[in-house]
Amino acid sequence: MKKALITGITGQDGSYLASLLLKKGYEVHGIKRRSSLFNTDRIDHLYQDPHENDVKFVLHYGDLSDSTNLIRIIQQVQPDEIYNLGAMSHVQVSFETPEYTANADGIGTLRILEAIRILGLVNKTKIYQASTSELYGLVQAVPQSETTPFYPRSPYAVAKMYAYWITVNYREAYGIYACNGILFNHESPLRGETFVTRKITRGTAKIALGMQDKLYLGNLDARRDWGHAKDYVEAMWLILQQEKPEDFVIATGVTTTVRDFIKMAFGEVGISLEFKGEGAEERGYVTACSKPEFQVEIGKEVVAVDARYFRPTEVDLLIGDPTKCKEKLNWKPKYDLAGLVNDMMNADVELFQKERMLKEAGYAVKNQFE
Ligand code: NDP
Ligand code: GDR
Repeated sequence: MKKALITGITGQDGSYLASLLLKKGYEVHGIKRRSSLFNTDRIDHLYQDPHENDVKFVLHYGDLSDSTNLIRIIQQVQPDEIYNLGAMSHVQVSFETPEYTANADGIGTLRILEAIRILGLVNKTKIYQASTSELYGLVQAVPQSETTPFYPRSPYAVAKMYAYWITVNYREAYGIYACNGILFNHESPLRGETFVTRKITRGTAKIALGMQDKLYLGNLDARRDWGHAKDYVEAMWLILQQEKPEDFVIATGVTTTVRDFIKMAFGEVGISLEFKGEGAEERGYVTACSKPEFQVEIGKEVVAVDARYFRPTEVDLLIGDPTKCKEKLNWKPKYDLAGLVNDMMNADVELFQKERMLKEAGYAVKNQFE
């Protein structure tokens, strides 16, 4: 039985990947950070009581900023595969916490690679590094492929650039089976609430259910190549099953503006929008509602731009070239953008319908901390 170790197991991708590897018969180990409240919502359905026999899912406390901790866990687990997904992954927040981001996202990768060398696991353990389309940053060429030059535009992307190259270097210098997956944006109902797609699907669901007035967003002109996280974790696994270690772009090849994503999300609840104004003055208004269960006043302003969400340096256009991953990995995504938006909207509408029903029935949970 193969053993995998996942850093960032409590995140969006960690959850889907753990579930995939368990289905494939792996023993899955994950590193979670200590927090003052439970932070395992996304993996609670996978939890196995450590007191039972034959446990296939094991969590370890740890942090990418702590070398001794990483060495100890890797020594104990002796993994066949490590998926380094742990990171401070929010681009805008990285402008507020650049040093921490460099430590966790950049040096954290070095710590994992060094642990493999120190423990003599160079010929045993394969490593997947969660690289990112943010490396392309300021557009040099489109579509972006494995050979497109990088031009990072945030402390996050600069830290990830270090991680990218140190992974390549350890592969070339020591023969470690270490690969970069250069993944373009991928989303899902498990996406963190402050990334733009989830912020939109949550906001749209609440507006359609009469629980929120307006959605405040930043740059609506940014274009992203969005796929579904469930498809992308399959690609991560495939990257480590090749004969030779190589780096791969994982993308759909289709790009969409934030504005069009908003229109698609509102479209799922039968609401049509019209946008007026430019830049920080742009607003979105309701022009029609076709589903009786989701009625919002025609003409109502439901989307507004708030300049506080603009970034000091923006990545305007991402569109990936999936040729290599389709040819060499035979990677076949199941979701297109419409399927992704549909999945996210169904999940968020259900979530807030339940919340509203509880409230209406008098069961609204009072904030336990008040
Ligand atoms: P999330 O933000 O959902 O998850 C990040 C995970 O990393 C969480 O489990 C988090 O723990 C953990 N983490 C954060 N800091 C540390 C640390 N110092 N030590 C150990 N663990 C830490 O990200 P995603 O699942 O979306 O992304 C997974 C990886 O892929 C990240 O590295 C991201 O940068 C990269 N990536 C993501 C893309 C995307 O579109 N989703 C595209 C390309 C790359 P906690 O839950 O405690 O916060
Ligand atoms: P990104 O994702 O920066 O591409 O990084 P995010 O969803 O945060 O932003 C995408 C684009 O939307 C614009 N935008 C907003 N973004 C947020 N978060 N909130 C807003 O209100 C808003 N309004 C407009 C942004 O300016 C940007 O252009 C994600 C992360 O998962 C990274 O870890 C990963 O490496 C990359 O995707 C690929």
